[in-house]
Amino acid sequence: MSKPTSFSGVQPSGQPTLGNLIGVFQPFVAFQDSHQATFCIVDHHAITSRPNPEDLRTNTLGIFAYYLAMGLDPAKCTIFAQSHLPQHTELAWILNSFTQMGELERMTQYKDKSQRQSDNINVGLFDYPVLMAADILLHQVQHVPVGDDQLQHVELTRDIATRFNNLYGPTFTIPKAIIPQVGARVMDLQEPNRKMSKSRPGPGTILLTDAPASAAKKITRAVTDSLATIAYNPQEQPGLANLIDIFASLNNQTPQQVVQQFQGQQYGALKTATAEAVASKLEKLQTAYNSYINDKAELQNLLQKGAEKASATAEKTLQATKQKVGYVLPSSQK
Ligand code: AQP
Repeated sequence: MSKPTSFSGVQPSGQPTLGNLIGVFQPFVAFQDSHQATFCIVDHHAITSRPNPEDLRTNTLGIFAYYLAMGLDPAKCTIFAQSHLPQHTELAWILNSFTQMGELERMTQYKDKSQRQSDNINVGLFDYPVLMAADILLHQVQHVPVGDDQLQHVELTRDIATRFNNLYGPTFTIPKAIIPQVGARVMDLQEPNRKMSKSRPGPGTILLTDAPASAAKKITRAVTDSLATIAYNPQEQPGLANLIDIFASLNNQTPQQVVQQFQGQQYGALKTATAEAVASKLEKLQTAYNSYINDKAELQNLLQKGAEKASATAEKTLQATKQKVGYVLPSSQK
């Protein structure tokens, strides 16, 4: 029986964080075995904040090197850069006409980012979820592994695909979001009510480039509470629940197992153990990352091969979509 298909992406919008590692990089490794998996570096998405061009180039190859360092193997899965396949933006344009303004206005990420970059609320920021829908639908996938902040965008993708299929007949596979059971939203260590985010790093953010000792320090300084009881209660003890999630995810345990392990102990014991787990993970990851990042020519070569691998399905979906909408196709593509 053939494996199910999956697609997911990470924006090269800064240095990836421990949130990216736990929410997606780690789960991706399992997906390359259980799925016909496609992973993307979504560089078009990253330009909505108008990054410095050199930073965008560096971060794009950086995300790719992290994929490899985590254990993704281009022989087992497909990895490419979004801008290498023009079909993504072409399909996004078509899907724009099947998406309502009101739907995009309701997107939490748009509302949040509009506040954060109030001097630059550009159309790309508004239209981001339609491009994300195109990214997913182009590859005809069943599953989309994401952190839970992306659930709303995948839901919109399903709505757009269903609307199109109802109008023109079956065209797109309806995808389903898959979020990790533990660590679907790693929170900032100093502000445990907000997501740890690479575009808004601060003292409570662990970057994957942090020296292991300094990352460990950030964990031991994490904000918790004064209840002094080890329990998994994300509403009332968000800082503690975040540490439990981080420890659980890095040790392949459930939060309940972690609570049991540290029952009756002080928060310091959990912090020390979590700090050690994070430092050890970063140390290994950084060694692997350094072995990939310096060979830029090889990274670019692998990205090009990945785009070639991904292009057949992308082109087939795009042509089928254009045909259904009524475009006159060039005779070579009929
Ligand atoms: N803190 C997190 N916990 C769990 N999963 C996370 N993800 C991001 N942060 C966490 C998941 O990682 C995937 C790629 O994320 P992204 O590149 O789209 O977003 P980001 O890392 O959060 O980057 P930005 O640029 O900083 O975006 P905002 O400003 O929205 O936070 C996604 O599947 C995401 O869920």
